[in-house]
Amino acid sequence: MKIAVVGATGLVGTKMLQVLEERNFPVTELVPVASARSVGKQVTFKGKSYSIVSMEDAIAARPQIALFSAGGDTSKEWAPRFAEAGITVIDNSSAWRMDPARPLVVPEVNAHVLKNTDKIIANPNCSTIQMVVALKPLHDKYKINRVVVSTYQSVTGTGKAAVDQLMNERQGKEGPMAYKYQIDLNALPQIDVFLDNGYTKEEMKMVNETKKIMGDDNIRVTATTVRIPTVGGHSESVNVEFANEYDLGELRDVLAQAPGVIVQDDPAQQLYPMPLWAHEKDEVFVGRIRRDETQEKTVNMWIVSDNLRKGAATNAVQIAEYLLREKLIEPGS
Ligand code: 2RA
Repeated sequence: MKIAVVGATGLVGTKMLQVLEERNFPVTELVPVASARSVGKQVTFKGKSYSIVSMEDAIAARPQIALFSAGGDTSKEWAPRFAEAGITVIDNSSAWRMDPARPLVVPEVNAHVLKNTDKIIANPNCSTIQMVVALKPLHDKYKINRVVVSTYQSVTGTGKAAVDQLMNERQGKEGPMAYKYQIDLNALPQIDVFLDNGYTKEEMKMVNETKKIMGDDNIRVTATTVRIPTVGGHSESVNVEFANEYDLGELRDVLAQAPGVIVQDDPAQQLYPMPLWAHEKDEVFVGRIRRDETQEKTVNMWIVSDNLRKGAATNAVQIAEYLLREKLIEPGS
């Protein structure tokens, strides 16, 4: 397949190239796209060098799939133009996620919603993806009423500028600020902008996207999202109230057997998920699984995943793999 990666030089774009290569996705030709100042620069993919091209040239190259990670404004403008040219766009921005006409997909949860007529497919927000991978099997078994989540998110979710800010601060160097405040030795209870209801956009993404992906508007979600000085992945403290009673051992087994989930939970050995271990892995790690002793039918968990991989690049590539496997897209067509 001919594949375009739009935003090929960013943190997520670079990871998309890495994941496509690692998973041996059948790429016959790569079409890397980036901003005007990067056009003509080279990227290496499977040992071969490719020149970065403009959006217009990428459309003219007629790839079958375009993986977009270039921000919401670029996606709003360009995804429809790629789609009109018959190219299937898998978009990592928030531009199309809540559009009722566009599927919002985490393959382990709702790949079944995909059709061969979908030309713009939305990749969900990173912190939402890792949570729903763990929640779906529990919802199927015990029916979730309410979720209370607090996140501890990696600076890689913001992009290169934030990683640079953290590293500069750590080395005592001056440099541009990606955040309003110092991030090293700090925690910022703000991810993205504040909305009129006092929540941040990131928090409302977790609320709204969870319902859409799980296909259930009755699941109530409330979120507090926090940026911390880590790079390996996002962590989440998640409190889940079910409609039905559960057995803790059985719940662990349900999670252990769920696709894409690894249970890492042995307090006696001080074993629990951490960004340090989730880094460069594709799975969602769940630990600290314990009863909420203040409320019936309620469990507490700690969920960690690499936000650039399962939270972005890997999920997008898994969608492409599903389209191909289910013949929703024809190779070379
Ligand atoms: C963040 N959710 O971590 C964003 C990235 N998509 O800031």
